[in-house]
Amino acid sequence: MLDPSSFVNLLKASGFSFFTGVPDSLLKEFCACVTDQFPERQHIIAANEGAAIGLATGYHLATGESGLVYMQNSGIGNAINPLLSLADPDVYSIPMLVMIGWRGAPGIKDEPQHVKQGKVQMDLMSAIGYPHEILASNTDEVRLQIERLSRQMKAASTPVLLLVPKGAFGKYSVAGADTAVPDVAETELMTREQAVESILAMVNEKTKIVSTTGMTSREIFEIRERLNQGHHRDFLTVGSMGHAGMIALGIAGYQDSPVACIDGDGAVLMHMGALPLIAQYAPSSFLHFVLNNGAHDSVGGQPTIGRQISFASIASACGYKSTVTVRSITELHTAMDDIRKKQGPAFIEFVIKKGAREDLGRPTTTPIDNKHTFMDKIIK
Ligand SMILES: Cc1ncc(C[n+]2csc(CCOP(=O)(O)OP(=O)(O)O)c2C)c(N)n1
Repeated sequence: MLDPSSFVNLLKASGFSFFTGVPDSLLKEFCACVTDQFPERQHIIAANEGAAIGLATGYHLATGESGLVYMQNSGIGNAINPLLSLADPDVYSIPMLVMIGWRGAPGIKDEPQHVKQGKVQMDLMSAIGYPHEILASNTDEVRLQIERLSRQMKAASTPVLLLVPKGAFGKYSVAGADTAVPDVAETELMTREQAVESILAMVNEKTKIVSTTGMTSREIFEIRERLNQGHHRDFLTVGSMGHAGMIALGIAGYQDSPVACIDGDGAVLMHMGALPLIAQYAPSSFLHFVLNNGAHDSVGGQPTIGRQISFASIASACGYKSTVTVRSITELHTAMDDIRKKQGPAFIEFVIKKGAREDLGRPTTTPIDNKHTFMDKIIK
C-alpha cells in the first residue's frame, strides 16, 4: 500500500500543485491528503468530472502548468466530452494528469453499477489513445511512473491517465481530526437515514420513489425490509449520479401515481440543469427532496458547496411552485402540510448531518429485480 503523503510528494516533485476532481471511495485517502496539504485555491472539488477537466484546462491556460484531475471511473462518461473535444491533442492539446479510481476491476467483486465500466476500462483508455498506466504498489516504481507520465504529458502536451486499483493507498490521518469537537447545531440535525425514514412515512403511500445513488438508496432498501413494506414503490438508482431527478420526471409524466425524488446535494450539483426542467414539466404532485449534508458522504465525506448555497432559493428561481428548507422532523411535518395545500411541483431541502450506520448493507436484490418489481405495479 502506498503512503498518501509520499505519493503526493512525488506529484509535487513532478510539478503538480493544482488539484480538482470528484471524490471516490478508492481515492479517499489521497483526497484527504490533498485537502490537508494544499490551500483551497489549489484544490477545488468540482461539481462533475467534465467540469474538473474544464478547470484544469483553465488552470493551464492561465499558468502554463499542468493540473491533476481525479475521479472514479464512473465519472469517465462525464469527462470524455471535454477530454476529447477540448483537452485532446487534436483540439487545444492541454496537458494534465487524470487519476482514475478503478471500480469494478475484473476479478474484484464490486457492485453491479461498476461491473461494466470496470470491465471496459482498459479498452476505453486504449481507444482514447492517451498514455496510461496502472498505479504500481511500491513507491520506487510509482516514482518512475509519475516521471514517465509527466514526460509524455509535457512532450506531447496531452492528458495522461493513471488508473488506481482498489486498496492502492494506506490511511492518511489528518492531524487533530479525531479530537475536533463537532458543532452543536450540526449534531442536533437528523441523520440521512432518519430523514429518509420520515420522508417515506410522510408521503402519500401510493407515491413512487426515485432515490439517488449511494447510501440513500441503500438506506431506503433496508428501511423497507425492516418495516416489511416491499420494494415495489422504489426505484433505487444505484449508479448514474445526478440523474435521479430526470428519471423521476420521466416516470411522473407517464403514469398516475405521485412521484417523489430523494436526491443528494452532491448529486443535484452534479447535473443542476435538471432543476428548471422538473420545475417546468413535472406534475403538481411531484416532490423533490434534497438531503443536504454538505458532503459526498457515500464516498468518504469530502465537502460539497451544498451548505454555502440555498438549494431552496435556486429551486424557486428555477420555477418550482413551492420551496422550503427544513432541519427537523417537526419542520418537515409543517412543510408537508403546507405543500398539500399548494400547487406543485414542490422542492424540499432537508439539512441533515453527515454519517451512516457502520452496519449499513446493500440491496440484496439486483438492479434488474428492482426494475421488474417497480414496473410490475405500473404496467399490468
Ligand atoms: C459520475 C459519478 N461520479 C462519482 C461517483 C462516486 N460517488 C458515488 S456516491 C457519491 C457522493 C454523492 O453525494 P451526495 O449526492 O451528496 O449524497 P451523500 O453520499 O452525501 O448521501 C459519489 C461522488 C459516481 N457514482 N458517479
